[in-house]
Amino acid sequence: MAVTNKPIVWSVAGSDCSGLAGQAADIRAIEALGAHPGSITTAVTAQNNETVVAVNELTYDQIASQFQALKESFPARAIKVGLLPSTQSIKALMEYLKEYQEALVLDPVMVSTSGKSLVSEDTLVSYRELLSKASLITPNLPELELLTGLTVNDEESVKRAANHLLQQGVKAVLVKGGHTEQLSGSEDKYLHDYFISQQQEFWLHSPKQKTDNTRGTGCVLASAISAALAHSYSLEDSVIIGKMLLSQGLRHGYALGRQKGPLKPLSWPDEARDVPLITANSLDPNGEAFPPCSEDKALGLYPVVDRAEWLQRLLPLGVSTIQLRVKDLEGEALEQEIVEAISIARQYDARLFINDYWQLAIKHGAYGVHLGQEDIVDADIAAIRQAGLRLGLSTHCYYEVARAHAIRPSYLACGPVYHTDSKDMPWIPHGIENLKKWMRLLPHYPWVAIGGINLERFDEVAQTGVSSIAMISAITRADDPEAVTRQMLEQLAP
Ligand code: TZP
Ligand code: MG
Repeated sequence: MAVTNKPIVWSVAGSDCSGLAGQAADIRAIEALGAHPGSITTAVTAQNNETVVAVNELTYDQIASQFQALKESFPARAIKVGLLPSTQSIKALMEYLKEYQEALVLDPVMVSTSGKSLVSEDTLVSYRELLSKASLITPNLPELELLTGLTVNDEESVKRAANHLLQQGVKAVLVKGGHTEQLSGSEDKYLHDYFISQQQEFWLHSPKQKTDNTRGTGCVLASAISAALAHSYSLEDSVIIGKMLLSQGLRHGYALGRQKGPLKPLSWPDEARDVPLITANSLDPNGEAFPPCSEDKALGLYPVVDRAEWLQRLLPLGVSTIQLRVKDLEGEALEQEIVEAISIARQYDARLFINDYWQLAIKHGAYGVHLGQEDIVDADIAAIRQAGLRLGLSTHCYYEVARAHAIRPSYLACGPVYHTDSKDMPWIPHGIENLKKWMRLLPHYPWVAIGGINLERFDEVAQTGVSSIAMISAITRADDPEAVTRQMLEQLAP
């Protein structure tokens, strides 16, 4: 028998006889992301679009027996928890969690669409005990209010309440802003969600879609995040992937006769329009795009060098894009290096990007600036845009791509493609297939491949059709840098 590594995700939630939400929606989302759904039912709900006819709670034994049946043969890599209708259901889950170490996503299904609380005070109290076990909780605004006892009606109060949950031991909170006017003004083009963990906080913005077929959105989001976690994506990446699947699902939702229907997640999301934009506040992202890098001429071979003298060696050979990446100078010496590089680049009409030092790049009129993700917060992106410089941004994962995409830079860099010794990096190399994946996801950007690329691997990278191929050591540490450069230029020539 063939062995597979398909991850298993359990949905611990209520069934929904209408097939719109609850475990029906969970199963659709988990399968769309290539994971297998186990389903541990906590309640058999009888409901339709108009009303919840009954929430038939299962007993402790009925729920515990389902955990028992799955735990040895079909262990979960991630658990998504939806409706926990009683203290009994919470007790059964808590019991299992004593021996569970993997991801746990809580979707606190507590308030009906009409705003009515679905759970008793007792249940709420024991639910709070679950918080310290959770990797993530995904409340909407009424649920956030119910869980914290705080009023939530604007950016600051969302942050305060989410922080309050964090203090109670949950590792991260994703506050869903969909379907409310509290967070997204009627003029806004985007819906806004807020993410906070011990490490970071950010806002996610997804274009509003006109559709009535939204049943099951919360279930799909939390299940999709769980499935991405089960595939070993980081929490931040899993949130982005979850939002992407939600966006795809809303586009493919369907009505049932005259009845509102569910969203329909289909498959691993891979379209630019589904990528949420990430910024630091809850306003619609509205920055203008950075100018393109001359459309008639691809960036091509892109050496990354640490001294201006390299420009004098490489530009005469026909290199038309180059980066000055100085890590060991400061003050006058640094500024002098930048001034000299800009002056040589001008002589050859080459596109010179200055790494990190955006103020000096603006001051001396460089062609562009290149920034890593860690530099985005400190740099004044608006000032770089205002000065008319191009901007290139490094990206390594879904979260960083979504963050860079909100800035609308002139190019995106993807690295490391292969292992590199030139920079300490926590990232597993992307490989060629992932490079192609990023290029397909956001095809309107020129992509720059970087990391471990040398003469031997050059053709394989060029075959992907990537706009530009960047490198440090293959040129700067070559025995004959000019010869290597010439050969690479030749291999790229049309
Ligand atoms: N960013 C991603 S990989 C990398 C940088 C700066 C280093 C590339 O150096 P090399 O020597 O071409 O692997
Ligand atoms: Mg940097």
